[in-house]
Amino acid sequence: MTNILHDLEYRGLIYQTTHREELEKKLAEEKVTLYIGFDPTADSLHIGHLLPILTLRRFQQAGHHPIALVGGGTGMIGDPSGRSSERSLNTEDVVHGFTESIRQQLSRYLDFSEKLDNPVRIVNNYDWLGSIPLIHFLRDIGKNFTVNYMLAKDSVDSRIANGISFTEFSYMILQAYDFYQLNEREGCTLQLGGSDQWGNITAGLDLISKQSGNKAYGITMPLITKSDGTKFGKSAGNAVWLDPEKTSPYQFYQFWINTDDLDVIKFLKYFTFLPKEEITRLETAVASEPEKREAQKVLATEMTKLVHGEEALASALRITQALFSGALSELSQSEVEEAFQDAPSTVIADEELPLVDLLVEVKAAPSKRQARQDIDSGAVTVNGTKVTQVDAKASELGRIGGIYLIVRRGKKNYFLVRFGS
Ligand code: 545
Repeated sequence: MTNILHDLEYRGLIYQTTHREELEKKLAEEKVTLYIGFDPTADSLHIGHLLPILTLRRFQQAGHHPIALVGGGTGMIGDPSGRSSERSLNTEDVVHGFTESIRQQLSRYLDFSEKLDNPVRIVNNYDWLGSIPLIHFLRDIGKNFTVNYMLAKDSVDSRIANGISFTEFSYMILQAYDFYQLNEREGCTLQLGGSDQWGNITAGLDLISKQSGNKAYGITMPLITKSDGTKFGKSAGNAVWLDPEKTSPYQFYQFWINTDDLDVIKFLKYFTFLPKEEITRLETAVASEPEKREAQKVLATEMTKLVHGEEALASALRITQALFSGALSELSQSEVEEAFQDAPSTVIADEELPLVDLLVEVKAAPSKRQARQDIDSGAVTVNGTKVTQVDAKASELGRIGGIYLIVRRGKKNYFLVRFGS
């Protein structure tokens, strides 16, 4: 059996643990039931959430019993951890909707197949939190926590100056109670989370030990940081989502391909299941031939395959290749839409429109005079082919999928033209 703790350590996935030695022994000697929670605070997961999800998978591959908890209950309250201000509450309907989407996304990355000895199980904490009577909560659960203890937690302490509602203040007790419930019901003895979850996880350990005297453990993972100090998981200011409707597979591929040399090995360790030898080989490649960007290509390929599948990867590669070589006319209609999702686009009805007017219309040139000059100097390409005829008409330029023209002015300025009404 692989030593999961050593593998996680090699990958840089361990930030803090409780009882390090005991935990290592336990994980080596028995199959452990463990969990990570996800609150339905949005309708989609983004790449930051992939790290805990893939970590569950690593535990599953090592023979342990992972549980993914969806916070249908806690999502109604709002975790103050790692946040500098109070959350606004979502309506019950919204939380239910998010709970379903998150549950579905999780199932894409985790193997729930009953055929396995250790399928990942999924639970919703609304099932037990949703019906706790208030008197029972305050009397039997609340009595285990002093306000002093709660005030000392980072998640609360950091919010005292600006204020925190009783609602968010109470959150840690709910998460602690979840751990206790899973410990009682499922024999769950380990909770994982990002480093922001340390306070909530240790609150659970304290509750378990007070209520039942059982021993349980916690592991936190590091926050993902980048060498240039900017926030991980953003591309041009937008979050990189796992939902292909929100971040296309091509954009997703591009995000990973653009990883800095200084970060790429770290991310290969965090996010891929490649063996150590392969990662070491890529590390040497980054050092000796950085211009080849081999590690970035492997990372982008592995991630796009994992999240969007082989077909979407093939399409992302085709788009990348076409943009690189200029062979844009080889793209399909849907690939054009994906590739130029962020480019300015204009609908044009007149097929006989002169190119000069078209360039002004799509705002590729400020005036007809400038447009003529740009064409004349060879700065304009349409569907990847340079156009130098100043009197060319739109209808003569050929279209992709019957409706698209891709106009480029200069090296990188793309404009999408769709013919239609
Ligand atoms: C709730 C009940 C439990 C145990 C845990 C929770 C959730 C936990 C929390 N976690 C974060 C989260 O983000 C939203 C995800 C879906 C849109 O707030 N209190 O729910 C993140 N978590 C994964 C990592 C995290 C954390 O899901 O732990 O650190 C991010 O990497 O912020 O009984």
